Formats: sequence, structure tokens, C-alpha cells
Amino acid sequence: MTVENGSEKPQISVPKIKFTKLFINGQFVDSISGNTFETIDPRTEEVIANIAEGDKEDVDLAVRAAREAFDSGPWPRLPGCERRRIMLKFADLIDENVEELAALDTLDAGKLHILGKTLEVPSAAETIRYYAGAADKIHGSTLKMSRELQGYTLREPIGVVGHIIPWNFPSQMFAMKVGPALAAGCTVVVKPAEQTPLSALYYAHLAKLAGIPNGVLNVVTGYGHTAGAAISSHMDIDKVSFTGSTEVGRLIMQAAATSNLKPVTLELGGKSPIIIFNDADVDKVADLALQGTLFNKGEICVAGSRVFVQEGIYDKFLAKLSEKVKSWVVGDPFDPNVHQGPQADKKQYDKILSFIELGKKEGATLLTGGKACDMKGYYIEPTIFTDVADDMTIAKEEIFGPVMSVLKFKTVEEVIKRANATKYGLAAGVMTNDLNIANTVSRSIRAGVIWINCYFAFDKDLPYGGYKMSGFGRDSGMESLNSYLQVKSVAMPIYNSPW
Ligand code: TXE
Repeated sequence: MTVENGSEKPQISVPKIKFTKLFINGQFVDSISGNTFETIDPRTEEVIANIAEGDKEDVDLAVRAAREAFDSGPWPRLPGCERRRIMLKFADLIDENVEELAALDTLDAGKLHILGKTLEVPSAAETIRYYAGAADKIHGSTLKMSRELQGYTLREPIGVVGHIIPWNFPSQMFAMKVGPALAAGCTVVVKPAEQTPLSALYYAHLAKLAGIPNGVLNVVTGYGHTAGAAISSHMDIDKVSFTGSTEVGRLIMQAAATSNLKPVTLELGGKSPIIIFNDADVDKVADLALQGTLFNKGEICVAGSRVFVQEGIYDKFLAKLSEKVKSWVVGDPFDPNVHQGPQADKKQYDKILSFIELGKKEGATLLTGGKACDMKGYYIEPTIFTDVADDMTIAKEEIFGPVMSVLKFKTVEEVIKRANATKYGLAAGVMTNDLNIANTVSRSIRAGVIWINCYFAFDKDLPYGGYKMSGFGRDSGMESLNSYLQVKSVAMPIYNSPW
């Protein structure tokens, strides 16, 4: 691993922060209390900007605007092709502002700017386009029923939606949640994570420029236990979609149950296995495993943080990993040569370091890394533990940082059992050229996404979500759009029937 903390850093032009207020009913407004909170640059630990701190009363205002826009505004009543046209304009505006949007996420979350502008923000625009294309293709079925009746189903937007999103992919999360809801004809109140409010406010500004009517898309920045909780317990919100910790997912479900029984979609934590069989190409799978664990500093819910390696290639695989991790560069995320920036905030940084200490204490062997980088900012060395046993804390808990646990196995049956021995079930990788093994393992692992001979193979069309305590419901693909629609059945007697 290389740490770039020296003087040869490239010149970085940090964008001016333009939007810091709540976006309600098409206007940027202060919070009712007038309170603000600081958003911190994880590279420098300094304040980037003071952001309006929304609370319950601000959520009420936003919900009122969204309700009005849903109950009497044009958005749900527009022909689908009109919603499509406006959403396509929104996507084009995202593309036109890609540099700045990516820079805001880099500032707020320490994400690589190069990946933000080539991957995440363009992908956010594509996500909006994908759902724009579906906006005029929403239809039910005609039914020839068993009695003397005929009928049809209508698929109607579910109503006002609350989106509570995390800080690890601020742009992609925004588009992935908002895109299908808007295409369905819903109106939304988004609460971005308190660590990363900047790009969500910028997206709101672009949505307005694109012609999304007032009240359809509202953004309330603020904390989870106040603004977030007000969304999940709101009596006038018809659905909540949440991505975040399993602990908060539970609170959201409780709040939904004890308020108006709104349906919830929960995309929660993970401890995904990457399973590497003896016949795999060691060079290729070492790269996949490194990316699978270290991409986005390990702050990704589908991180392949448990790497199971079959005993025949175990030593060779470790040798390759050690060789490859040497060229992994940690440093300023605005520098295009860097592979890993700082963790998103102090809370995550401390959490990850405490897991690393536990790994050492519980007897795992450090292949590389194992501590914070000796520089300002929330930087942590890419850390690989070997000789990890299934009952060690680092093999069981979601670390959400650049920490890989390597575990050795002998047989297919054994690894299926061990890979499934987790409370989570978000994703898994299977690396083998043996079709029988690939098929057996992918059908036996209880997880929402299985990647065979690849990892992080995302697509707008590929539904994405969890089994077990990783949550339920799906983001992405048509599955997600369906969750913003409800089915109404209409029946009528056939001419001359006794009905
Ligand atoms: O998550 P929180 P945190 C996991 C990961 C991470 C851990 C903690 O392991 O280390 O969770 O991260 C809002 N009612 N993931 O503390 O608190 C909050 O404001 C309503 C995995 O940041 O779950 C933010 O907008 N909302 C994950 C969002 O929930 C509440 C991504 C997520 O924050 C709330 C992030 C409440 N009571 C973390 N409390 C993934 N699945 O990708 C908080 N929030």
C-alpha cells in the first residue's frame, strides 16, 4: 500500500457550495427552528458548510407539499410520456453538472472524484433515464374471470413516499430511490444522510430546472432520530424506502407499524461471501477480491468482506493478494491516482479501527495494514486478515471499511454451510469455471444477488436487495418500480349475466 500524503498532490479545485437550505415545495427555505448543522470534509476534518437542520415541523411542511402535489397536482395525472420527457431533461441536467455533483460527494463522503464523475453520477443520470423510459409503460391486466364477470387491474402510484438514504453512495442512492417513485407518479420527501447533504440539494435544484412541479420532490436535510424518525412515523406518508443500518431499519419498521401501517422497503447491512474454488484464475480473483472488499473504502453494503478460498490455492492466493495490495494507493480522493480516500466520518473511522483491534485480539493474522494512516483525515490502511475463524467478530459483523477476512475451506458442501452461517443475506460471489459448482452454490446461498466470476456487476435492470436481516423489497430494476405502485381491481358483469 502507498500513502500519498506528501507535497506532490495535484491542484484541486473545490466547488463553491451553492445550496444549504431545505427544499420544500419548489423553494430553498431555512428550517423553522433556524438551526443548522455542520457537514465535515473527511479529508481535513474541517467544516465544509452549515446546512439547515430540518426537524419534525419541517417534515410536516414537506409532507403537506407532497400530499397536495399528489392529491391535486398534475404529476400523478400527467400522461406517462410527459413524466418521461421531464425526467429525461432532469437526467440531461445531471450529466451537464457531473463534475460539480461528483465533487460535492467527494467533499462530503471522501469518495474518489474520478469515479464519481465517470461512474456514480453518470449512473445516477442513467437510472433516472431507465425509469423515465418506464413511465409510459405502466399497465395492469385484463381478466377473464371464472364467474360471469370481466375485469381489469389498474396500477396506481402508491402516494407520498419518504426516502431515507445513507452517505456511502449519495448520488446513486438518490436516483435509485427517487427515479422509480417519480416514474410511478408518486411525490417524495427525501432525507439524505446528515454526513452527505450537499448533492441531494443540488439534485433538487436540477429537478426544478427540469420542470418537475413544485411539491413533487422535497429534500429535508437533518438528523435521523429527528427528521428521519418524523418521516417513518408520519401519518400522511404512504410508503418509506430506507437504506442504512439493520438497527435503524428495525426502528423504521416499528414506526411504520405503530403509525399508519405504511409499507417499507429496507436495504440493510451485509456480510457477503466471495467463494473462490481451486480452478479459479488466481490473478483475476485476487483483483476481484481486492475490489470486492476495498472499493469505496469498503463502505458498500455488498462488500465481499468474507473471502472463502479453497485449500488448493490458498497460499498462492495470499501471495497474489500481498503483491497486489502494494500498489493500492490511499490518499486525497480528488487525486485521480488514488484508489482509496478517507472514511466518510469520524464515527465510521472509529468503528472500523475498533473492529481491526478486535481482529488482532481474537487471533487473526494480519497480512497487511491494521491501523490508521499517519495523516490528517479519516484514512485507514487497507487491511487483510488471514486465518480468520467463523466465530471471530470480524467474520460475523459488518465492518463497512477496508477490511478483508480470508477463510480457508475444503469442500462445496462445507463452504455453502459456512457462507450461509450469517444473519445477513445481501450478496455473494462464486469464482469457478465448473458449471455444476456455480449452479449449486448460487442456488444454495441465501442472498439477494449472486455474482458468478464477477463482483459488483450492477445494472439498472438487475433488482437488488436482501434476504434475512439484510432487509426486504428490491431497489433497481422493474421490481423497484412495482413497489411504488399498487394494484386496483375493477370488475363488472358481462352483458346479460345474472350479476
Ligand atoms: O447508519 P444509519 P449509520 C451500516 C454500516 C454502518 C452502520 C452505521 O454498517 O457502519 O450502518 O451507519 C437515518 N429514524 N450501513 O449510523 O444510522 C440517517 O440519518 C429514521 C449500511 O450512518 O442507519 C441516515 O439518513 N432515520 C448501509 C440513514 O438513516 C434514521 C449504508 C442511515 O443511517 C434514524 C449506511 C431513525 N431513528 C450504513 N436514525 C447500506 N445498507 O448500504 C438514523 N436515520
